[in-house]
Amino acid sequence: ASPSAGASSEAPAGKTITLGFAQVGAESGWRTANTKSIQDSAKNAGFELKFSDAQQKQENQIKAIRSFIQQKVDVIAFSPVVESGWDTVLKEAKDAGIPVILTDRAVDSKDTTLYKTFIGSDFVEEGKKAGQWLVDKYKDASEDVNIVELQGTTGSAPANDRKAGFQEVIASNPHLKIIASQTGDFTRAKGKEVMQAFLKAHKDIDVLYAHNDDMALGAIQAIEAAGLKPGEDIVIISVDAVKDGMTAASEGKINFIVECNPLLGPQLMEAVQAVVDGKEIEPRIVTKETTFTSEQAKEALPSREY
Ligand code: GYE
Repeated sequence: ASPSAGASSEAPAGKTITLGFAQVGAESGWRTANTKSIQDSAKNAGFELKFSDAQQKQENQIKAIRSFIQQKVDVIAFSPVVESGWDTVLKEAKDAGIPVILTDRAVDSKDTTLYKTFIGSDFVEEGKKAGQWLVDKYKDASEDVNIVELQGTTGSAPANDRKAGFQEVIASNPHLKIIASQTGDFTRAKGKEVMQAFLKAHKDIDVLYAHNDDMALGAIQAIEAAGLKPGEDIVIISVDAVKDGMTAASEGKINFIVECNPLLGPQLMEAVQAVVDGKEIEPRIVTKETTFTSEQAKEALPSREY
């Protein structure tokens, strides 16, 4: 390198750090923002990023991780599409002496020495926030409130946890009833398709709880096509707070959004550097998040980064 190049963007010891990152896919607005954050911050940190997109399939992620091991990258980071089934490949990385960092989604491995840290949101907490808003809204209800749920990818940490947290909180009011619950795989297309089926099967839907904005946005299309008003005829709650979701909220089509921050890149690069430097790092790094009503979404929209 020329003397001027790399002054601020190369690893101090002279050797560039190579990071292998196995991404879930490109299923949602959240994921697009997350990928950009990781790519931008790897560049800013001066790391060489080997990036792979698993198209929402665990087998593809396992292949990518094995290829990172073969290429002897310095650190492997990934966002596990589902929670189970990682022990074997994580053990292979450990045996090869390559540290692993989990971002965004967790694994259910009992052996926590298989990874250095998990950086991401508390999805149970997100589900609880969604549930609490509903409990408050219907605190005086004297009749049943019929809820349909669009779950995220089956077996994924955010789908499992957002469901569990929500259920736990709404259990305090027996009028709050989940009458149908199905996966929409975190995508707009599936959200629309499943909502169409819900509307056909149930004439009396009061509330939609979608595990992400994209599924809510797909469902809004189905609701409008059925001649109903999203946000009025059917109350809608979702998670993420990406731009398109916040826009729908500011128009009153989504009533409440729980924020899930996708900008994990800077924290991830810090953790990578610390691991390479042999420093101790916290085993759990939780992202800070808030919530938005329609009114708050309108205010926050102009300054939204993603
Ligand atoms: O909420 C959803 C995405 O794992 C937190 O995955 C992430 C979720 C996010 O597809 O939109």
